[in-house]
Amino acid sequence: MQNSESSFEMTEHAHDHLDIPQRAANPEVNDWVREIAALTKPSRIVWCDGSQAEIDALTAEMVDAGTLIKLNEELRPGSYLARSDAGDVARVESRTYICSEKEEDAGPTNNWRAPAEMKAELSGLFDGSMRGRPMYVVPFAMGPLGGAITQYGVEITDSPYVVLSMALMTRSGDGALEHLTPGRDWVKALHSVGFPLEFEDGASRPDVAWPHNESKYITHFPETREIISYGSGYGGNALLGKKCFALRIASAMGHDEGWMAEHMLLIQVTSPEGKTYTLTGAFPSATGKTNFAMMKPKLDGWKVETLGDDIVWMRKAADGRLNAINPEFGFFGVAPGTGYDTNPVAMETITTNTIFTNVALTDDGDVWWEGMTDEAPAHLIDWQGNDWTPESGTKAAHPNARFTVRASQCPTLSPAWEAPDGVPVDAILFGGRRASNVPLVFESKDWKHGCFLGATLASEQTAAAEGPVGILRRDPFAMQPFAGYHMADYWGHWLKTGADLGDKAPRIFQVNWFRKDQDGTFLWPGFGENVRAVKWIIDRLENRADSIESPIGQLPVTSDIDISGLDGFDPAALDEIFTVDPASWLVEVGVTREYFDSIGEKVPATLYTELDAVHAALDAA
Ligand code: GTP
Ligand code: SPV
Ligand code: MN
Repeated sequence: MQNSESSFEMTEHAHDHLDIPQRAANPEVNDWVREIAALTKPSRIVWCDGSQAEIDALTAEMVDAGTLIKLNEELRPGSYLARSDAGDVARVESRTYICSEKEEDAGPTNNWRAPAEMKAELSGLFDGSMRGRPMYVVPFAMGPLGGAITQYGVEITDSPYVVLSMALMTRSGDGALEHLTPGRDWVKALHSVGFPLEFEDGASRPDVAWPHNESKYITHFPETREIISYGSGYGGNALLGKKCFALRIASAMGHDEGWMAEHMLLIQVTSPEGKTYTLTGAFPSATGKTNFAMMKPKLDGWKVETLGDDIVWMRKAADGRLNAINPEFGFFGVAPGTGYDTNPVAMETITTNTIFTNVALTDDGDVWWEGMTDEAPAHLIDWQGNDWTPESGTKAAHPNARFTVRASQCPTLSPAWEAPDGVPVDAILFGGRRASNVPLVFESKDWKHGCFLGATLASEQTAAAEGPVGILRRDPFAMQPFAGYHMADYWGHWLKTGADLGDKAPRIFQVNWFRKDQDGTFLWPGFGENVRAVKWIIDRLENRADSIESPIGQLPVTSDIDISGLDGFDPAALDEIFTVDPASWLVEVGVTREYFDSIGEKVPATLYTELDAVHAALDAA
């Protein structure tokens, strides 16, 4: 065994006169850093303070190493392009594990391994995994520093790309470290790309632009609040504050402690009357959360302000309402499909100080992706570094190419976004990518039925995770890949939360921007026009609009959907958008019953009761 003290000899920190083991006021943090250094054997240890100087230095190192390409300073100031390895472009759900003590607690939707067994295997992989590389220690907060709903963690990583991304996506560095006081709960988040540059026998190899390992493990230990991630440098696999902590570990914490961690956007909408409403929306990966969160409403007098685009934590406040925060500090958004036509606010957000991953490079040193402009440039370097022309027949940007940027750059950011206690939620939206069956917008009958809509959410698979695109998959509450415990218990937690909130609970709606006609064309223009669905939702909250009872929920009176000024939209299409076809819904009900059965005995009886009611109503229709 290597003496752990030796790992600290080459310590560096700009303004650090303390021994490394004392950098944190919490001795547990120091002990853990020491233990991981002893195991992973890095060349040196860097405590990250989160300063701009540190970000600048890391960025310069990455440019030298070829990990980042500096973009044209005139066109895209302070911005960089990273090209990942083609084998490391999305979350790897098949290699993601919930390692609860009991398999039963992970449930049928998660991969499970016994914690001791998984840790034994991982410690073999991490032994020497950082040889020849610096080990970075990144203290971070999820939520505003000192906030009532905020949680803290420390990520140890050997990836400077991860450090930089964490500095954009979380409140990282000294500010968070100050809150990691003795006795406070915190999450251990360990990450290695699994590509050591030196070996025990003295051999060495040069670094590559995007180091990773064929063998990947994204593992979570909900009881001990630990995350261990190996082999990937990409997004949700490596930025451990995001999906690993803020959803998988946090959902388990929320279940134990009576709060909620959700895969949701968070916005405030102000009506022409000047009244403001808070909405959250759970849509599966790459199904429109960022777009909806940054919507430029196409109806006069309406305003949408952004609070979050991916993750929401909610907790009952002193006044009995459900309050929400966005625990993140930035956006890791899908690039393809983002353009001035569809999401101008995102385009304005990413004009400076943005890291782009797996987009195409233009000849003048800017970025491009499918959907940014109608016409592709005549020549590009594609996401894999090859020459590309419109005749190439391949995508210039990877479909899961992303931008990473601080939320503070978003022109529509709500002043309330850092409210320490969060903002009270008026309505919750569930939305999938559904070519058929699901109407544009409708309301649940009550909270229980709303939970049924959440539990039965399904969506066509996108490029945000590995696997074929377009196949309909179950994605309950948009949390299929992110619930850190048994899915049925998670559903039970939702039902319990609603019962506890009583008449102060938010109202629940379902939306679908993706319904298609028989030719496969979208029936609804989407994006900024989605405010028309929001308007109906708010009319419902204000008791201004009636609804029509249908087997699947409360449908709008079609004439209550404001289509004024919607150029080129055939009003007849509204009928198709709101059609509930009993025959195809009966098929869906059958599939849902099989699905509930597959989740097992723990599925709350209430959800079967809701299913039976829908079934009976369809039979009667
Ligand atoms: P994650 O970051 O993976 O969780 O994704 P997200 O839910 O934030 O999805 P995002 O807003 O980035 O949208 C993903 C894709 O859906 C983009 O290509 C968008 O152009 C497309 N999209 C978003 N909103 C709409 C819409 O209203 N209509 C249509 N047709 N497409 C949309
Ligand atoms: C998602 O897949 O839902 C994302 C991207 O938001 S990632 O951070 O990679 O999970
Ligand atoms: Mn997401």
